[in-house]
Amino acid sequence: MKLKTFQGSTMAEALQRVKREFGRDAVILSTRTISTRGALGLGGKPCVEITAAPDTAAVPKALQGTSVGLRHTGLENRPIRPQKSVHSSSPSSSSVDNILFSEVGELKGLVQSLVAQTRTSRATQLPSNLHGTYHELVQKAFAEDLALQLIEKVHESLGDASLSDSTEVRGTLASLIAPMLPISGPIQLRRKGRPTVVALVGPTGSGKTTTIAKLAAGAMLRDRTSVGLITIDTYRIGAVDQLRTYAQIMEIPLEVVCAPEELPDALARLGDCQLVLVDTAGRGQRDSARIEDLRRFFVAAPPDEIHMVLSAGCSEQTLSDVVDRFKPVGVNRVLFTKLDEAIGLGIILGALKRANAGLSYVTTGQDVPSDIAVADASTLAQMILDDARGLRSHNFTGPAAA
Ligand SMILES: Nc1nc2c(ncn2[C@@H]2O[C@H](COP(=O)(O)OP(=O)(O)O)[C@@H](O)[C@H]2O)c(=O)[nH]1
Ligand SMILES: [Mg+2]
Repeated sequence: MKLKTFQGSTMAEALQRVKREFGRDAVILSTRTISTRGALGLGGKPCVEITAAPDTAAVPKALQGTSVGLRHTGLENRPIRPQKSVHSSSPSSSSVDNILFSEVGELKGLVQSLVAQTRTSRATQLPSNLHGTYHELVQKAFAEDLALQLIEKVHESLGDASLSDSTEVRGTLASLIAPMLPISGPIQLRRKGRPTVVALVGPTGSGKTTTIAKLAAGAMLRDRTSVGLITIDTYRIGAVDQLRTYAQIMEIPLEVVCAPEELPDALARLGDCQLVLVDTAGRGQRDSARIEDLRRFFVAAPPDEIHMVLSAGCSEQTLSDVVDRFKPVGVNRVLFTKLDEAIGLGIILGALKRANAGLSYVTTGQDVPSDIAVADASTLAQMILDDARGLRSHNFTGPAAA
């Protein structure tokens, strides 16, 4: 093998030596900074060491195009990928791009694996009593970092003695999670003489129409609030019919609005209602044009509250995507549906943080009007730690009068 190492007090000096011995076609495999030993091991100076070969043919296959240096020696021995280097004719910009691209890719992979290693080593440093709880949180769809932070805080606050008491560990966890759940409270009837307008937005199938029926029925039956409905979901055949059926059963007025300029008139016709609930088209979260349409409706007649309806059955990635897409329409509340279908409810924490809005209601099943509850931080913290399916509807308090 014709690999050789060259040293110099600077990179330029080491490169000169490579060039002198191997010529212009030399291939650099790795560089690193080392410390030379002084007399009796004292007073060493930093020195640059380059490993090079005379040309690509001399580079063993196993070293070509790989991150060998990274794998064997860590960050300080970061390799330069095999390439015509030293002073060869200048490479084309696309090959430079490719090299940079793959270098960045390697670094990204390295950083990710370092983060994962750090996390794993933090996790293994946890007292063994808490390992099970940590894995339970990860299974309940908590982000791994968040799960670790929570477990470390439990350890801090309980000390080593009480860690075997699982009730105490759970109670402490719940008390740490509850303050991380921003809660907006129920719909506020804020206007006198004019309806309070509340719109629900979110992707198709997230549960908007069903939730509107639950909210309308709760407001009428519990609080004797007069309710009107508007739907601007005229994209799908059947969407209007679904809401019309609910409106007929509850004997409440329904307005169908096809264009933003029609919205103020529809609201005026419902002027006697205390609460108007607006159902919107189930735009796919990737459909920017339709989301822009939605924004135009709300510019024509701004609602008092816009609740983003998110299904707890979605993955963390989908929820992040949905939140980013719908935020620009002016969302100021989050409403989580399908808690009964979620694999883990830990994702709620991340979604609320990303949406930067409080949670209004949660829904826990398909039954209208029963399967809905005003969100409450400590109940929800318990639900997150429990199996949500065990906790169906509870405590629905309906829209509160201002
Ligand atoms: N399991 C479960 N299903 C729900 C819940 N809320 C709504 N659904 C169902 O989800 C489906 C889509 O609901 P829909 O209200 O039409 O969604 P939209 O497209 O956002 O209006 C329907 O089958 C609903 O019965 C819930 O909390 N739990
Ligand atoms: Mg719908």
